Amino acid sequence: MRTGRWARRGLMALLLAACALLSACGAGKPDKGERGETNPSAVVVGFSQLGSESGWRIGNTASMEQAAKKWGFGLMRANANQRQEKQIAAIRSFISYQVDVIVFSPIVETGWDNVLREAKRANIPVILMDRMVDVDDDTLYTAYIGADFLAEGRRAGKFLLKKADAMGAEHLNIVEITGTEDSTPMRDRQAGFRWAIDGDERFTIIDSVTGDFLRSKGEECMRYLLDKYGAQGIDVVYSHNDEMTLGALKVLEAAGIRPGQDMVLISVDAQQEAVEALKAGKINCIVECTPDLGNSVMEMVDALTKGKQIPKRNHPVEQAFTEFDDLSDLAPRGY
Ligand code: GYE
Repeated sequence: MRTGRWARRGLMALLLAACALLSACGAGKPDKGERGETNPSAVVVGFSQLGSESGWRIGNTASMEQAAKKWGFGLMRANANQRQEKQIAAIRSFISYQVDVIVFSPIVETGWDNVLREAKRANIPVILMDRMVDVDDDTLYTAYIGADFLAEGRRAGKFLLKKADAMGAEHLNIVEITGTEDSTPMRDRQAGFRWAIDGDERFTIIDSVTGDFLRSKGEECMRYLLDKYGAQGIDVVYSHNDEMTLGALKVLEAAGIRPGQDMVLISVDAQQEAVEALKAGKINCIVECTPDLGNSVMEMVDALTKGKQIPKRNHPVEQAFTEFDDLSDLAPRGY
């Protein structure tokens, strides 16, 4: 446990000031009965979630909440509703409160140096969950846990190679609907996909538009792409998450196009609703991205608060679900 932990217990004035700050920036108080009068020694984790844009994100928040409960840790939550400045404010409030560990899922990669330096100066370890930061000094965070997004992009590309072989396709025009610009999954799902199909002359990526990981924007993007290229001009839609894919799918069906048959749809996440569409033949491939990171995060928190070392990079094991697989035994995804 970090030094200073006990000293701060008596600092009621500081706590009150911190609470005022917390309500100002929308961060929640720790759950009742966690650290406080009844249990002053419980570990408190400050958790800044970036938003609630997708089924994945909601599943991820639930995973964090369940795991904190299981481990008996107090969880001070803040939801930034897709705004980086709200995340920065939440992290500052966690520093004021002197939480034991800060966990956050950075909406974009850049712009974190200052606030992370503040956390380091306050001697509070930071775990990046789900997404990475781009900082000059990598001692500004203690560890990263989240998907290997490059591998996810490659899995998407490899599926397309197999699909093109199965179709006997000579040439396929691909459109890409990307996630939030400057976010790790967007960058790496894009790069990994290109890596896999690079040099194969059967493929041309004719356009790449950003849908911000939102279903509504997935719809907008698909409408735009259909207007621009027509149904005949697009063979493959590669979308960086299920929400956008489901939005695109709706637009395709409304236009009389059979997704999965007239156009190949490749998605990422594997939330239940999309898995159903895969089983129904409307999506051809979903690369898995698991939101279930809570328990591993809390294991890391536990190790850190006991003064143990933890690995810097941690990736869950993931796979891809495709039309070529038998999906009858696939367990419910839970999100
Ligand atoms: O794929 C998407 C969410 O960062 C892995 O963010 C996460 C992505 C996930 O909005 O659905």
